[in-house]
Amino acid sequence: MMNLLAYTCRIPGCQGPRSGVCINSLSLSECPDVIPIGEEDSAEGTSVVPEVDPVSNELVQTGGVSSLDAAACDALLRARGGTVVAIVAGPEVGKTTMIATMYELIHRGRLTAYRFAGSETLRGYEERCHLSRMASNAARSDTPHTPISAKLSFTHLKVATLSGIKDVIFSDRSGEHFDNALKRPSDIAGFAELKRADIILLLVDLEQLLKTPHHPTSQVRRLFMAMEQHALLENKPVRLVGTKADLAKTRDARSEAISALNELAVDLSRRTVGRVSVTSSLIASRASAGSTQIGEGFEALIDEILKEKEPPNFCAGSSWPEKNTELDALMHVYRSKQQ
Ligand SMILES: Nc1nc2c(ncn2[C@@H]2O[C@H](COP(=O)(O)OP(=O)(O)OP(=O)(O)O)[C@@H](O)[C@H]2O)c(=O)[nH]1
Ligand SMILES: [Mg+2]
Repeated sequence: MMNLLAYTCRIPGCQGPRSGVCINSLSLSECPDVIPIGEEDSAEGTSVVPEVDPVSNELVQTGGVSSLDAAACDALLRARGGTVVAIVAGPEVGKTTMIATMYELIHRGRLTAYRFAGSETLRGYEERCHLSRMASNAARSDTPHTPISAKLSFTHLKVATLSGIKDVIFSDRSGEHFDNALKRPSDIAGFAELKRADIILLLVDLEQLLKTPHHPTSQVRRLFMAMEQHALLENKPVRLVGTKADLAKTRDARSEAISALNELAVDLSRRTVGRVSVTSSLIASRASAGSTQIGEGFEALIDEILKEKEPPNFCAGSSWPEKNTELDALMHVYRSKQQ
């Protein structure tokens, strides 16, 4: 049997011998990228990430950088695109834990339609979130607070989906930055991830929402309106995500949480006269009491993140050809629905 401790993988981001998950979906003894530790430098790399901009050296390290800063994230996006997910919430709401849990669930193959296919930020994730890993045997898992001094950072995940490989990049910053932006809403215009985002996740702590609804509701509304007033929501779906659903223990608490979230989502969308679509869902990064199941709501969330965008404002013209083709006949049905 292979002594896996003596091996590593030369594909950036894959830690096959350590994690047991092979990017190539092979057994580790078969995978040609598994090599003895110490031979990494001489091995001819089959990098899953193209070299990026050697002139500016913007993405100098690949596979295993702690996390991407804004410049490295930009370089990655220019090299191969990807979906940028901006996460917005005050302190302690569960931003970092959510990213860690998404990472962990995909890495361990716990979501039905998604498989791990690599990452540029694996080491960073492990450093920041090892305490919250399912694999850790800690009696209580916890996530370190993201200090105000920490800069905006990005976590990258390459996901194999039923329709091909997709790159997803989650932003994370200290919740205190958002608290400060509430004191001076114009600051939010400088939040780089919001400008670049394809989807915005606006998080709300369900435990707080049930106990003292006024404070979290007002925070979410003010953050949403600050983004709206600085034109950061144009053409972006917003998902209102209720975190810590495991703490809404009883059936009543659960349905109260769902309807409070729905109401808030409708209220936010109405404030933009329906221009911004706001949907809502719950997630739990911890198991509910009496269960070992982790990750409620995460598959639905990644479905939403990776959903193909509808083409903007498609509108059938009013002119009509003299002779109908089959396509015209189909369009006729569509046009009559529009009228
Ligand atoms: N029970 C439960 N606790 C959670 C969940 N998600 C996060 N937590 C806990 O909530 C606390 C805050 O989580 P973080 O992920 O650090 O929150 P954050 O939004 O990143 O906070 P800042 O870094 O301070 O901005 C930690 O103690 C987590 O363990 C969850 O789904 N269920
Ligand atoms: Mg954090």
